[in-house]
Amino acid sequence: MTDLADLASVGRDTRRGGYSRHGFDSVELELRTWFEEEAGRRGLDVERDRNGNLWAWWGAPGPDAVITGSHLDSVPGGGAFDGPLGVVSALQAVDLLQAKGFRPAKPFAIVVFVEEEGGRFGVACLGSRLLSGAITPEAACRLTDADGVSFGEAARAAGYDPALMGRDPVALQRIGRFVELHVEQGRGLEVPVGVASSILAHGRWRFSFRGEGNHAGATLIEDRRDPMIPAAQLVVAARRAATAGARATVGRLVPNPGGTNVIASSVDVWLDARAGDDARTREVVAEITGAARSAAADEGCAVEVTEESYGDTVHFDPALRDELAGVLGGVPALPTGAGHDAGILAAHVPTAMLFVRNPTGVSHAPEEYSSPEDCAAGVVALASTLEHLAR
Ligand code: HGY
Ligand code: MN
Ligand code: MN
Repeated sequence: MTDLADLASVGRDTRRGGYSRHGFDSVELELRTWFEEEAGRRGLDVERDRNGNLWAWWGAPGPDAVITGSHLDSVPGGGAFDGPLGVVSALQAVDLLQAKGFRPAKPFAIVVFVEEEGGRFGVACLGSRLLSGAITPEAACRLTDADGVSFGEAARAAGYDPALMGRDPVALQRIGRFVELHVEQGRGLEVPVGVASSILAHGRWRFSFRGEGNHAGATLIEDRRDPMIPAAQLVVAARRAATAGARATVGRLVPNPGGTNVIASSVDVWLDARAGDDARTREVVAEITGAARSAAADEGCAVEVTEESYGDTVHFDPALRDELAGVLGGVPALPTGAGHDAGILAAHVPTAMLFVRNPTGVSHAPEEYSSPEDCAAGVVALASTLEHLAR
């Protein structure tokens, strides 16, 4: 029987802990092969779309399809559940449905989206953004990883043609309903399974501070133009600006060249900001940007601000949400601060999410957890949902 434990040894990050699995790296490619084999064992036909996503069809592809799935990539040093739980649960749900002799009356597929976390190329939900046209193929293919490899080059090495990437109306229009099962990522769920109501507006901004590289001992404090100073003030400004439910995080800060006895010549800082709506998110980012600009000026540094990605608040289809909550016996609906491919697709097709309880309340870290019992409840809930939608 397929289980999340089957993936336990794939992509372990021995340095950071947890898992590091990124779009089109050797680990993610191994997981894709695993998925294709698992799909084949169930008689599902795997289709590779032109944007790097995998679709395992139970029966012929077609319109008004019922689609479920998630992603196999992780953040750097991430948990075992974020992404793979949705894929493994989909395979297990098909097992339950096949065992009881169910045959979907509608086209039915399990999808695996590429680079959901943006852990390698910086923009989250890259596969679903490309599919839906939320990012152009040119912009996506220009994104580079920490080694300077572009998404286009990585895609080509994995057997995809970057020239064919981009909005895929055929793949998009055949989705009738999309349901993504996911580990809950906060402490919002007190029963094994719930449904999603909304996702916070959120985005990523890069602040590039430029100063003057110099010697840590020989350079007088009053002579310095140290870009680490405004970078540090940005970090504190982010915490101060994130009030009343807004969130602002600096999880990545890269000094160049990065030596203990070297005043950096430049520092790149990535801000992740989220809030209940567009206006509040923009306000938080504007406050942080103002503080960063003023701190840069005080230190004689330049700063360039780039919005790398953005998505407005998502309200999942209320009718589908309530219908599924009812099918599952009146489970609760809850909002989330985490982004998902389901959130990208929600702008185009009726979309829902099932959440599985996470007693640690931790995600994007090795402590992320759902108990075997709750995962099993998630599979049963997903199978009921898919049976209801596909009959
Ligand atoms: O960053 C996010 O919210 C997501 O987990 N991709
Ligand atoms: Mn995630
Ligand atoms: Mn996820």
